[in-house]
Amino acid sequence: MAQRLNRSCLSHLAGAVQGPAYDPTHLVAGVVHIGIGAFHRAHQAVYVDACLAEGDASWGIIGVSLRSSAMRDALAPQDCLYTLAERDGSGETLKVIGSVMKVLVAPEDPQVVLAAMSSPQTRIVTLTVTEKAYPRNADGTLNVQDRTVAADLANPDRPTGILGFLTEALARRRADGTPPFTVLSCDNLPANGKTLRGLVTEFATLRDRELGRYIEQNVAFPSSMVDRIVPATTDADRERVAQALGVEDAWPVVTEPFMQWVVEDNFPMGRPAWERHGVEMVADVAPFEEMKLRLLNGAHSAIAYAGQLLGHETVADAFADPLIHGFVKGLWRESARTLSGDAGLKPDEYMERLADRFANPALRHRTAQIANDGSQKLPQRFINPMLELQDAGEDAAHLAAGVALWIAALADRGEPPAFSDPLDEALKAAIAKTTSPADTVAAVLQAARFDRVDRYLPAVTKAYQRISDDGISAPLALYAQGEFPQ
Ligand code: CS2
Repeated sequence: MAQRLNRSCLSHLAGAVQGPAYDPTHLVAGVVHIGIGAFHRAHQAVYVDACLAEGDASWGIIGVSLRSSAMRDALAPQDCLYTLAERDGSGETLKVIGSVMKVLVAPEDPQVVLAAMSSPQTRIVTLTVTEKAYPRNADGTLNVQDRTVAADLANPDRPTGILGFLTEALARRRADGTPPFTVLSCDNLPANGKTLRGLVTEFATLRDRELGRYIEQNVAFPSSMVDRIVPATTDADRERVAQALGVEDAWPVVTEPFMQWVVEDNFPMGRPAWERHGVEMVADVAPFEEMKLRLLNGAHSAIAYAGQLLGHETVADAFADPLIHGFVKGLWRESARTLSGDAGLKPDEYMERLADRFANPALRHRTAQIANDGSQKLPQRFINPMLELQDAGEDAAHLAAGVALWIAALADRGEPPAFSDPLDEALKAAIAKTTSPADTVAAVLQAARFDRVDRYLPAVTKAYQRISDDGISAPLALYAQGEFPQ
């Protein structure tokens, strides 16, 4: 068997592959990251790696997995080193990243995680846990029915979810006289910092009113917009990277050259000098975040569901289909009209660049991967902009069709389902028991617990009816031509 990537082989990696420009054994852990998956390792950990290379060794990362041990099992034998592979049509660049110091598996020992979070060295806790790990109602308030929330309220010193860990760690720091860490959400949610702040404060208040007040008054929750397309790593990626590196890496990350991070600059306990490495530190993230969620992620979801229905396995294949391409352009026109005009952003240039990124032939970004968790993604990607347009009396036919594509793809998932959703039980029941397309739409939107369903039910029903009557291609062609206004 080939040798495994680890510190001892850093000096003789094959080709021109660069390793960390610092000694990974000399790092101090300043960041605890919850949800250490491919995205974090291709994004925040890379920005931190650049800061460490400049000599500030106090921002090493301790990664936490909230569920599975897979990441720790892959990274621990290789001293937590891993390969970042940036690819596009012109080739691939490899780099070994050293900013992750260790990976903890929360269910194995939550106390070790709490100890890391409570350590005075830890000054920032970052999160990428996906939309579904934020237990919120449609109006953004805490979902107290959520099983994880209930369990963590019942056993505050053995937490399992993000609210339980953050609250207990902040309580321990407070008891120890250690100032609180800054909490930085890096998930694709609108106002992610503010949303998380609301949830943690509500949760903590249910535990102890005083603690809730303390958190509300003392803990910073900056918002951030994160962007980098990171498909799930495949065995073919592993083999290619091993060939190029000359040693085996159990879990490299494969991504595009593009990356962006816009962060609200509110870090009372200090932060790495991210701005020296391309991170935009701003006073208000909202316009950036809205543009990204609506134009990038919204288009992604449309490509994913239309792609699933038309049998396209990857985003690049689906986006090359003129029917889908045309539909996405119409969707962009609608969504772009909802963006605040005074933030100095340039949606046209942004969409042009997105089109290039989606067409990247070297990334196998599976439509099934993006199709997951639609009930958690659609509000910020389709429903909010659709409501804003409707409230202004404007046409939102493509956004309504985006929701209809989701429902059609859900109904057409096959067995085993090509993609999943945390509300699958209710969604499957909604689809199974309905008899007409109109029934299906009403039942699915209700099962998904979306807000203000009555407002857009007619538009989505109309779009879904067309797909039911004529199949997917004919309606998409008409949408692409700008037909079907509401
Ligand atoms: C995608 C995102 O899976 C999804 O829902 O839309 O992961 C997307 O690739 C990233 O947000 C890009 O920054």
